[in-house]
Amino acid sequence: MHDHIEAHEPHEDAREDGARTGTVFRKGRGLYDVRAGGAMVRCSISNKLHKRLLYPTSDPSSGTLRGVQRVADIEVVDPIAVGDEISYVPGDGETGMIREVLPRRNTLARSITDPKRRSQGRQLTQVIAANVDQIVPVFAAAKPKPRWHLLDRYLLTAEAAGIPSLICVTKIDLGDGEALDEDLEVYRRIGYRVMRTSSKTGEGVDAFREAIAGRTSVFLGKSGVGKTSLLNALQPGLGLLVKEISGSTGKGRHATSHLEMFPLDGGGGVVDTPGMKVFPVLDDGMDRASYFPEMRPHLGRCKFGADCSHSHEPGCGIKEAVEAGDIDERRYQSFLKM
Ligand SMILES: Nc1nc2c(ncn2[C@@H]2O[C@H](COP(=O)(O)OP(=O)(O)OP(=O)(O)O)[C@@H](O)[C@H]2O)c(=O)[nH]1
Ligand SMILES: [Mg+2]
Ligand SMILES: [Zn+2]
Repeated sequence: MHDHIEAHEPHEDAREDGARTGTVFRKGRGLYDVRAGGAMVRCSISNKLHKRLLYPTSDPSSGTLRGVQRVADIEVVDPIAVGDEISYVPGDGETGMIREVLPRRNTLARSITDPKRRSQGRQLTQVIAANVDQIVPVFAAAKPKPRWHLLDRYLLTAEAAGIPSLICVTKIDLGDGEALDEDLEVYRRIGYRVMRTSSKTGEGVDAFREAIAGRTSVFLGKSGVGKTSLLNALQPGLGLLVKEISGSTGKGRHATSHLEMFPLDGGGGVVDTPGMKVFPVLDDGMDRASYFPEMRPHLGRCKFGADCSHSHEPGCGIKEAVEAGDIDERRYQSFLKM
């Protein structure tokens, strides 16, 4: 994905006017909490940057990227994301003015329906986080029980962004270990790393902590799977509110309501997300099967070549691999659904 935000040699002029660089950890209402040199600085956006942050509409009929909208007009799609490296000019106390967004290494994005053009089903791209080292799809062994198609969608989203995934199964104190292991084996065979944890008993938490140390990770998972609890277990000082199921309404209280990154002791951070729907942003020119690592070796074996949709065509290399047991049948069904 391309970065729409201009950035030019920040380090050069940074020295001239005392600008510093930092990482966006939290945002809301035009304010950004930026971590710089161990401190948290509350930043606003400079007027100059505000004017320059133009969001190109993804409308192909506009031809060029001239069809732009001012950022101020857009509520959902915010061009500064958690994880962004920015440069800012320090103000009084722990405040600053963001002047520039530095080039991104990658972006974890999802496709959403434009709230203003819902009836037309217009799609927008929303960046969930930038400069991500790994995506952690989080699943509960039980309560709620795992939904593998959802996992496949997270993995696809990560593949499309070129970001590695680390699958984490939580609440293993509740689960049916053996049946679960069989399902997980499918993912291990593909090459995904799978870890099992319980925030209640602490099982697997040390190993998991090691796996995320020093990196920027994004937790993705349905509401109630235990993402925030896991974060608390990883770093007990955090004491984040976890969801409580209210007896009278059956609805969750204290569920995570926004996206925020938490710094890990010893480096790195975890972006905790509220359970949210994640639809991948895919490149139309790419064969969707190439986002499934286990399907890649079989691409190019189809009789109809690049025209093969791998669904009904005769002589399809992917279907043959499914029949031969080289590709898991359920993963293939997930592929067809996507
Ligand atoms: N038995 C057991 N319960 C857990 C575990 N982890 C979390 N829970 C419970 O599961 C519920 C939901 O946990 P949360 O951490 O709030 O879940 P979440 O994924 O952050 O949910 P959202 O913020 O809504 O996306 C809480 O009641 C936790 O106490 C675990 O390892 N074992
Ligand atoms: Mg939460
Ligand atoms: Zn095919």
